[in-house]
Amino acid sequence: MIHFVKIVVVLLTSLLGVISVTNAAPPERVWVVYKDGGKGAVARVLRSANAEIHYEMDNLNAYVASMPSTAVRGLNRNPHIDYVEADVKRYPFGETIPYGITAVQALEVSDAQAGNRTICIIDSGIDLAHPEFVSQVNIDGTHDYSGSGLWSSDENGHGTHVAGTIAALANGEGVVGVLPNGNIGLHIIKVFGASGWAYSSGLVAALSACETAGSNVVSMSLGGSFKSRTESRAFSQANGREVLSIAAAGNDGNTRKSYPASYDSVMSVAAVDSNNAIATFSQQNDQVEIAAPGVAVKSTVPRGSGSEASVVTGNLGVDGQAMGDSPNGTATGNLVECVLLGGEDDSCAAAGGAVCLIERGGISFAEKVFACESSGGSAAVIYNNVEGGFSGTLNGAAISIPSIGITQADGAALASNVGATATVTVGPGDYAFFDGTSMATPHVSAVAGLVWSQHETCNNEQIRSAMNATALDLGSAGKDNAFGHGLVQAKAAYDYLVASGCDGSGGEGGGGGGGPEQCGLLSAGELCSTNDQCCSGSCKGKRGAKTCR
Ligand SMILES: [Ca+2]
Ligand SMILES: [Ca+2]
Ligand SMILES: [Ca+2]
Repeated sequence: MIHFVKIVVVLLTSLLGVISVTNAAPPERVWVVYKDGGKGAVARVLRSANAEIHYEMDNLNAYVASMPSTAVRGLNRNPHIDYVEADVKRYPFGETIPYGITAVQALEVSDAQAGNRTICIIDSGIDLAHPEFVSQVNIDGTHDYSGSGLWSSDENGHGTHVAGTIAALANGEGVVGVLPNGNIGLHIIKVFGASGWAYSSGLVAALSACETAGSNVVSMSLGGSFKSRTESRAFSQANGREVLSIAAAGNDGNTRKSYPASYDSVMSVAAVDSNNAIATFSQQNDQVEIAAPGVAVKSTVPRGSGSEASVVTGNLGVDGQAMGDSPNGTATGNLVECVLLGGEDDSCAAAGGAVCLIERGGISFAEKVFACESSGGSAAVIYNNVEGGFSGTLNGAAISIPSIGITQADGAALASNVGATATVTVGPGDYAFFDGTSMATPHVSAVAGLVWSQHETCNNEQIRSAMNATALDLGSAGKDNAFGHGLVQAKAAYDYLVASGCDGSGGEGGGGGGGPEQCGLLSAGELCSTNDQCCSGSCKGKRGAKTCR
């Protein structure tokens, strides 16, 4: 089984490699489904479009092929073709795609070019030996920063969680990040130890270290209520040197401003939940610029410090969140559905160690789990009564059976397995669900890196403008104090830059000043060692991997 999973990962990696043949818009990989009798005509069209054919599936009247998006648009007008649809990605079972990754359209843009960008994470370090990071070669850091210890360890957990949202690998286990191929450059600067605070001067010094490391994006899941003129100047200067700084709006649920997010030169990120509703804790003010998922976000934490919570039946495995204060343990029994909503119809027949499946609502989580235990149950699974997942707690109630919370959709799937044997596990793990604008911020930082990697001639302000122009408007019409421009959208921003160019004017590429080919030197993205080798006069990046800007 393990071998099988590895093979699938290798296949996925190589497929993604195929998508990245050119620096311009990568070819689209699509299903081309033809009408009866149309195969010959469609085969000719694909050949003349220079399409790369991956599969011929006669039983489905289908080809799977890669070609430029202009050719795909042409196919839609062909009378022999029934329909054309994206060949969407599938990942090995056992690895989940957190809802936020899908919500920001992360997997709709190839990260095969992401090696040309570096994201600097200023936080509490990273558990570098975590299975999601240990094999990644583009992760670097600044050691023993301001006495906080080694960047490659994380005594707090916060920094590892942020890093996972950006770059957890598509490796068949755990989760995937916005950039799952292991290509993106990460520079880790540890300003927080276990306690979790730093001075503004430490932040400014960290910003400088990010720049020295060739970072394009600086991700800061941190902030404070008081501004600093000097700190503001430092971010403004970094902005002028084409560094895109992104920070959390703050978690106090009020209208105050947090800094650095509320400097003009820094993007302020609000948090939404899986239903795109604003998080109650997300600070609202006129500096809020963009929004991203920040409620019940599953990501990496230092090994063993997280929690594994799952329920498995014969043909279904569901990941959940351990209820707060649930004991660890594993329990197996028949799955029974209990009605525990605080009404007259309440019933729970769990004698003999059954696993209780219970809907959220009406009475407290502790009351539900206690009722399950009292009627003889061995574990409780509570499913949400609205879309998405949730974080529940037993509030210290004296309960001895393990309990977990799952999404409404997973609850419905399990309900069709009532009567089957189910096993509930709650125990230490390498992943955890966190809430906060701190969790929203890395979604935006990673989308910025992803979109920028495909449009590397654009500058920081142009990437920022493209994300703002294409964000999914939420709440009141237009930019507002809760969501800013709205939910960040990777594919929409990518498409916007393809269609309109870096400056949004409709030209190709933007940047101006003559095309790179005309200058006779290296163009943007090519490997270099000194500034004078580049058309732009700027050769930046990590030693041994510097590229022209
Ligand atoms: Ca993974
Ligand atoms: Ca701002
Ligand atoms: Ca709005």
